[in-house]
Parts: sequence; structure tokens; C-alpha cells
Amino acid sequence: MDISQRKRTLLKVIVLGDSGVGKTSLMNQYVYKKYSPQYKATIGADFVTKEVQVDDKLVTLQIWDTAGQERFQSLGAAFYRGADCCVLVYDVNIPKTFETLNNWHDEFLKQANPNDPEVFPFVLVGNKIDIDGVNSRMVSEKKAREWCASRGNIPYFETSAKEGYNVDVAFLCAAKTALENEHQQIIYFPGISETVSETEQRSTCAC
Ligand SMILES: Nc1nc2c(ncn2[C@@H]2O[C@H](COP(=O)(O)OP(=O)(O)OP(=O)(O)O)[C@@H](O)[C@H]2O)c(=O)[nH]1
Ligand SMILES: [Mg+2]
Repeated sequence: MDISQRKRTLLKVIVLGDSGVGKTSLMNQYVYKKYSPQYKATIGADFVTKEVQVDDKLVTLQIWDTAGQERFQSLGAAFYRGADCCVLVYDVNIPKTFETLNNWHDEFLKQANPNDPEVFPFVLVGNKIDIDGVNSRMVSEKKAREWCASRGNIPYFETSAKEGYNVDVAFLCAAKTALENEHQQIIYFPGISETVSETEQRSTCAC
């Protein structure tokens, strides 16, 4: 068996944003293709995993769904460490959830303390675009894209967890940007002793 088929890449993705923006719903839609209109606040943080194919690579995404409500952030932000990508979520119908993005972004970098914060991969998601009605949409796409540009060209997606719109592409983008992040972690299948890291392979490669 070719060595590349035996190892998998684990990518840790943290989903952050104000309470009620739809973090859990996005994750449930992405992983289980399920949506519930009932709101049940997340307590602490939990993760689910999903296998995805990114180009020719099989990747295990470990997606951490976190509590937006401060009183339920019992774990603190200890689990931000080792993250490969951060997905920031806001509700396009509620300006306050957009205004707090700076806090989420900066607090994440402070706690995760990545080697190179300037290039750490983020993805911005504007959720609940299905809500239709007078004055429902409060944050324009332009404004969101400007914020992304000012923060080092963060990729932006408008989604509906309810309708499953754009959810897959947003998480796939998170996986792609995370893969490009140099701090990816390689998992080796147990019992295979001859595996070597890509770096080691490269350094001994004759070509
Ligand atoms: N119309 C609509 N409602 C949504 C959408 N996504 C989530 N909701 C609803 O918004 C409410 C909050 O969604 P959650 O996914 O629980 O929000 P959360 O960000 O996980 O909230 P916390 O766990 O408190 O941080 C629920 O009632 C969802 O059904 C969406 O895309 N469209
Ligand atoms: Mg939640």
C-alpha cells in the first residue's frame, strides 16, 4: 500500500460567534444533514468529526462547536490551542452579532496563540440568509466583505443552516485553508512503524 494512503490529516476547526447565530445548526446541517427550529443553547463545547476529501487528500475534520453564551463558556478557551482554522459566524439579520466579530477574532488569536497570527486561517459565515421579511437583512454583503478584506482577506460565505445553503462549501473552505496552514497534524494508523513524516520523506528524497 502506498504510504500516502495510510496516513490521514486531522484538522481542528473551531466555530465561534454570538449565541443564537446558528453555530450548532450549521454543524448539524453539515455533519448530519439535519436542522431543528428549536433553540437549545450549547453548554461548554463539544466536537464532531467528519471525513472530507480535499483535492486528493482524505482529511478528518474535528469541528468544535462552542457556546456563544458567556455563562456557558465553562471550558474557557483552552481548547482553542492547536486549532488549524477558525470559523466565525454571525447572523446577517442582527448587527450586534456582526459587531462582536472583532472580539471573537482577537480573543481567538490571543488564546490560541498561533505561531503566525497574521496568516492564521479564518472563514467568515453570514448565516440565516433565508429569513425573509421587512428589514430582515441588516448587515450587507459589502460590509461583511470589507471586514474580511480588512482582516487579511478572510473567505466569506452567506449560508442558511435551515435550508442547507452554502454550508458544505463554507466548511470545505475551512478544511482547505486549514490544510494550507503549516501546523497540520499527521495521524498515523497504529501498528505501522515504517511511516515517516512528509518532511522526513522530503529530506531523504533523491529527487
Ligand atoms: N431561519 C433560520 N434559523 C436558523 C438558522 N440557523 C439557526 N437557526 C435557528 O436559530 C436558533 C439558534 O441556533 P443555534 O444553532 O442553536 O445557535 P448557536 O449559535 O449554536 O447558539 P449557542 O449555542 O447559544 O451559542 C435556533 O432556533 C435555530 O433553529 C438559519 O439558517 N435560518
Ligand atoms: Mg450552539
